[in-house]
Amino acid sequence: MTYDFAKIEKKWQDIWDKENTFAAKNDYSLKKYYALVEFPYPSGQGLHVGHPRSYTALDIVARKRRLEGYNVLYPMGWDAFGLPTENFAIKNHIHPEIVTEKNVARFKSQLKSLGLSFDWNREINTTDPGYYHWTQWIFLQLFKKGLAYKKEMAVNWCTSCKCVLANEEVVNGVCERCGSEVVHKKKSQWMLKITAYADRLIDDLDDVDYINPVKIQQRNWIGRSHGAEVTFTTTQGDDLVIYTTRPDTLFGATYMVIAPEHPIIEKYKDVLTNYDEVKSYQDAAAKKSDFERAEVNKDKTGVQLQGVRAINPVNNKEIPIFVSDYVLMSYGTGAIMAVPAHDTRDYEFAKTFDLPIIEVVAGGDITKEAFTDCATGTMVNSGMLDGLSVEEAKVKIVDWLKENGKGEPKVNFKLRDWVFARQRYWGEPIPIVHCEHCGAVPIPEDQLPLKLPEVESYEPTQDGESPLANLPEFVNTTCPVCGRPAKRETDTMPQWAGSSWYFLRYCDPHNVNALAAKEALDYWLPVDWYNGGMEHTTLHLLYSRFWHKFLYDIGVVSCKEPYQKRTSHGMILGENGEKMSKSRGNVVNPDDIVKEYGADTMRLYEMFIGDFEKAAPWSSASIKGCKRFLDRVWNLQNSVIDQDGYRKEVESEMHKTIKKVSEDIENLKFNTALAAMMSLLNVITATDGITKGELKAFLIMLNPFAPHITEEIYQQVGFEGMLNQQSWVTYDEAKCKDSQVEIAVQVNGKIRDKIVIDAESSKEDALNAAKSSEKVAASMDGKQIVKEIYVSGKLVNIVVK
Ligand code: ANZ
Ligand code: ZN
Repeated sequence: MTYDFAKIEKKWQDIWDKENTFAAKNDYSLKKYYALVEFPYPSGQGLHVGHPRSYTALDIVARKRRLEGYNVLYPMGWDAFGLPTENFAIKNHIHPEIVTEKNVARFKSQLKSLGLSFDWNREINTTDPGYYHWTQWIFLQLFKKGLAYKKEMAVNWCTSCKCVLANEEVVNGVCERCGSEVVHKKKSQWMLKITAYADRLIDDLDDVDYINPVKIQQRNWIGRSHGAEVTFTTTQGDDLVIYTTRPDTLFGATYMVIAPEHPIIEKYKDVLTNYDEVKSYQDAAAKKSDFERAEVNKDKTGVQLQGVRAINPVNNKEIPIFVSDYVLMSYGTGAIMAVPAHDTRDYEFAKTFDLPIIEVVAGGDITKEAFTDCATGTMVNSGMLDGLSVEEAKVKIVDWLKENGKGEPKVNFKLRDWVFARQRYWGEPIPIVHCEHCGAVPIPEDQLPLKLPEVESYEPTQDGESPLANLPEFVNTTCPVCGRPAKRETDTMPQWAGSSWYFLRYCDPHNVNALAAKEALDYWLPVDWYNGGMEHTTLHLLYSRFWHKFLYDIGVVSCKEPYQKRTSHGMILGENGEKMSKSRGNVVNPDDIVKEYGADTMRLYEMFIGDFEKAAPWSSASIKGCKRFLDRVWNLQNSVIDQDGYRKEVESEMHKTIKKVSEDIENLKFNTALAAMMSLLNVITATDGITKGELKAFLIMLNPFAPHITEEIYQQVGFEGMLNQQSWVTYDEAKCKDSQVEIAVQVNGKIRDKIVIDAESSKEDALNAAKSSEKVAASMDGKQIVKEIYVSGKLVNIVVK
């Protein structure tokens, strides 16, 4: 019988489809497991070989859990709003809805061809009005709680997409999507107050099981910093408040720096004798991104304010004030005290401008570089703080500042509120009406969903308004409060909206009365295991945690965190270790692999390719190896011994492999789980045939990885029922030990031979076996034995004289 994978795989996919094999049950008395992968953006390129790495991994987990008796939810859907589709639609004059439909159909058939056990009854699409109804509903709840607000602000403006970008979408000063220049532009924007959740987003990380890099990145991104605000005064008698994390270094402040946008500059327009110079520095700074300005290694520039100085509250010393772009207006108070002896950027600035550097923490060599270590230094040149450690000095100086009304402790965050609007067509309309009398008014919930109107052209207007602004029949409406003529909001929501709550919809995807029934949410949540890309750590993952916490606060969900466990897969690279990309011509199409080798080989290969969390280059040779393994598995059918249980010669190998595979799957070590099954196969094929008991256990273990071939063999051999309905295999810890072990035999500490004995051998048996070795006997040479040592399972040492 040949292994006709194309036929076998199609056969089982049809059966699974027809029998709804992987449907999650709505029986809330069962023990549940919710496995989740990030739903894809259905791009025009179709599935990438990177997608199945994540999907197969959690498919393995989902299939294992079903075999373990869980009611498993493993769903899939489409994150389908967004720019690429919209840009394609504009270019080719096809409605984005049609583009989306086509892309989704392609993705879906590709995913089905991989035999992934998704519950397709729960498929969702963020562009479906029945779905975005609830995205809009959540927005309205945020609005009602004051967490969605409009603000005039400088926004990142992509000169090519003609679109406002979130800070996260600006990479090294250019647009993340198209690579064009990003400039600052003033615009009134919808914002979401994610900062109100900053503390909880950090603190609750302690309660979830995320891989460490994810926790670290989120903590850094939120950037909670503990410090103090200190009030300096100017020689004009005004307060100038700075934020510092090192109030202990106050005696080392030799100058002050304010951000170019600091309001005191305008206030001192007439005081400053070099106002024009300051002004032109300000204009130059406005052209740079915060990212460029904050760069540690860049050359320090600045201008000293002439005509005014600052007074340090701890010692009343007068110090110069500079304006420099390395201080950002958007952080802290937009002003700092500069302590060049202990801060790297201040140090460089002081060197550039030839400013004094006063050491206040002893322990480094400040003639060479700033001494920034807080743990080991001792305070010097600091009056009342001299002799203290940094930690002690911080406490003492903050107390002093509080008592003297010169400062107080302060916690700051790097996290900014979320710009929640795009001036584009292909997104969820924001369900707000602007009325001259009533202001921004939410549309009544019974008018949701507010559907995207049909438009002729999807291009944003040249002044950057959304294409919806060109549709009077959409824009002009009446105010839901006073009934007077009013105008609809024309901005749409950003791409990240629909994905911020999609895992909730899977719990009850067809509900028309609520985003999901409470009991469905209570049963399925939290997601037990969520796998996705590292690149989403500070965007989607953080946004969805924020929305979930908000929904918790208003009673929609009952758990504080959406995801109990979060893991992340490494990227799959081209053959030479470069990123796969069209321009490099090294993109591997999953369809080709499935066609040539079959889905089971493709799945196996993607799991075998390397450590799951690390990037891995594609290797065609290694695919062939996986295919050969499956060919050998297929041939096991030819030598089945009609007998249950495991034979003595393979028993311990069976138990060891079951243990290893069971544990490795939980620890994301899919590659070593497969390696263990490969060596088990070697052990089995070295014997005469395979018993039914061994074959069944082997098939169950391999089933989550290679579901089609295992199901087919199971049927061919004549086992009862379907393989996926069986129970996961168990092992006996005691039998995981090798029955025989090789031990070294030493005579007077020198190895003379290696012998194989029963692992359970007693000391006496081991010694007898050792002494019956000819080499050992020869080296003992009839001498008298003075000592005999047996280290169980490892060695025998005989001391002779
Ligand atoms: C004096 C000082 C002495 C500082 C020293 C550091 C070391 P994080 O941890 O990021 O919160 N800073 C404050 N506001 C700033 C702004 N708007 N733009 C640029 N830098 C700013 O860092 C806080 C530290 O960054 C503050 O503590 C301040 O410099 C600087 F040995 O104050 B420090
Ligand atoms: Zn009104």
